[in-house]
Amino acid sequence: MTPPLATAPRDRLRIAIQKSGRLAEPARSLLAACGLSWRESRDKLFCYGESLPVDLLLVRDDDIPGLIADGVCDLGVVGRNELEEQAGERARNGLAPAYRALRGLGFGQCRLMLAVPEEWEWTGPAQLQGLRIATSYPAILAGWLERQGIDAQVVELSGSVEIAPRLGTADLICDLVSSGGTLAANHLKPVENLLDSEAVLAGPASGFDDARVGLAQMLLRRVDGVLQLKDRKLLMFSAERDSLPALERLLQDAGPLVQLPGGNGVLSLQTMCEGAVSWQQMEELERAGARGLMVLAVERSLA
Ligand code: PRT
Ligand code: ZN
Repeated sequence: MTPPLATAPRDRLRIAIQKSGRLAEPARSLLAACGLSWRESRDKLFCYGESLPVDLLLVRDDDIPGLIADGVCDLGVVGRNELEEQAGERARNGLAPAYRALRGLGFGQCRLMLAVPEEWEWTGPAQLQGLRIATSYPAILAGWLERQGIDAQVVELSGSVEIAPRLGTADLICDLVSSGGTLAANHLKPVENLLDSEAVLAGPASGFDDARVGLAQMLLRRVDGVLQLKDRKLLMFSAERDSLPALERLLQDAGPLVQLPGGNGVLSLQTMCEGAVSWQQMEELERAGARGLMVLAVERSLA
């Protein structure tokens, strides 16, 4: 018989990610870029790591902090909003923090905002005194209200928060916003930002188990490598020596211009650029004397 997930002794690392939803695909892509590959189980809840002893658990995002707290998983990809909400709830129940965000991952960005009916004139938090606020984030909201010294009623809802004011179950809402389209469609306007959120790689507050600490550190180093390189491009070209000052001026925001050995009087040059290199930038460099311009994606690096 297979031992239960939580108690099985293990030297394999286990990472929880969202089974489906906004963070599912970017989390898988990130881990694949870190060199991980998996064999999926038939129930599609567990993926056995093939390239490394790193397995995936596919779950609801709400369950990820608890799985880390209980030691079922070592790491998880989850929204900072979810992590902070559950940490706040633990604190309110007198429990110590059990997990922490180890890395911001640069996807799943959103803000937890207070939003009021469009026709309201917003004068500031003091206006909330005695009102009812609908939210799926009661602990974050309660903490914020406390810090503001406001006594308002938190109405906890698990979904469709944005229709609460129209239904008359709350006066305003506190919900996640990314494009703002949902608020606008419900005649609400954002007025206060309680939290800037993105997907994070979370791990246990107490550090990793000895049996898996090496694997966890290797994975974190690879994650750092992928995140650093995400938007970087390597620009390569050749040029005559007397074009160098003009080219350096055009490339002053890039990394150092490195001369490669070889070439017959003509210099072979390369530099690392943050973000995309546009056609227009390439044409300007060409006018300044660059030849054979090439922009290459950087796939991997060990810092
Ligand atoms: O099934 P499971 O429980 O895993 O999924 P879920 O439905 O709880 O989560 P999901 O996939 O909707 O969101 C996962 C995470 O994505 C969240 O915890 C956030 O960290 C992040 N995220 C980023 C968002 C949004 N942007 C977002 N816009 N989560 C939810 N929304 C919702 C918001 O609640 C509102 O209803 O989208 C609507 C607003 O969007 P805009 O673009 O109209 O402003
Ligand atoms: Zn959820």
